[in-house]
Amino acid sequence: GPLQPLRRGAFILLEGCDRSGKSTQAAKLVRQLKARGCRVEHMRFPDRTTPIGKMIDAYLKSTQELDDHAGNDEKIFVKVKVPSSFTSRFSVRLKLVCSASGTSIVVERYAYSGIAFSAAKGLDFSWCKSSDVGLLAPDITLFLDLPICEAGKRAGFGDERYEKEDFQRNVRSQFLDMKHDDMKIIDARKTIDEIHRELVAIAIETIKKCATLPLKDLWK
Ligand code: 2DT
Repeated sequence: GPLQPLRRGAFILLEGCDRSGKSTQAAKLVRQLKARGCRVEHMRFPDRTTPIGKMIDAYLKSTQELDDHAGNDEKIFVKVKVPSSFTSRFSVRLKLVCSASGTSIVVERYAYSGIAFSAAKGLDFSWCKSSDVGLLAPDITLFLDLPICEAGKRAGFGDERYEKEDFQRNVRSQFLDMKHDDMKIIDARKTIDEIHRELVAIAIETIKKCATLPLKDLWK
């Protein structure tokens, strides 16, 4: 018979401010997609288990060894966010997983977080964006949108460096400025199960739609 077109996996991104439910929803989504027979991997950015990730983790938790750099936050942050090989290596891995094996990936945070948090710190928006041009573009970005005053009430808010309400408000508006056709705003005030059902439906639709479409690059 005729050759089957190569089917690729979808790149499904969960974005949002802190405590918006990304990790909970990503885990449930991955489990549900697997239960339905989809091949799927779960990744997060930053991955706090890699060597660079450990440095980022220490930075985000403001632990002792980085307190020595007080006043030098900007520099550490730029290293966290940017061009180096870090984001691009991550993107290359995503590309390989999606295309080579037809596996879909559910990713927590990506370039939009990098840009939103960097821009909220006062770095130039275009500059923040420029370092991510050409990375693999998500097929769909699900922005879990929670009013910051609600996030502030959730367990653990305030534990990390960026978990301050004014800062998070700024981050949220940076995110919303990047809204585009492949970004869906999800009302994160709903119950865990309501949100889950919404995400499953969108993920399945995206996986079907993207199977035979080429991968895309960010902002090209
Ligand atoms: P979580 O591990 O709780 O998601 O927090 N961040 C993330 C940056 O500052 N730059 C980046 O490029 C990315 C991807 C957002 C991770 C924190 O790290 C911030 C919150």
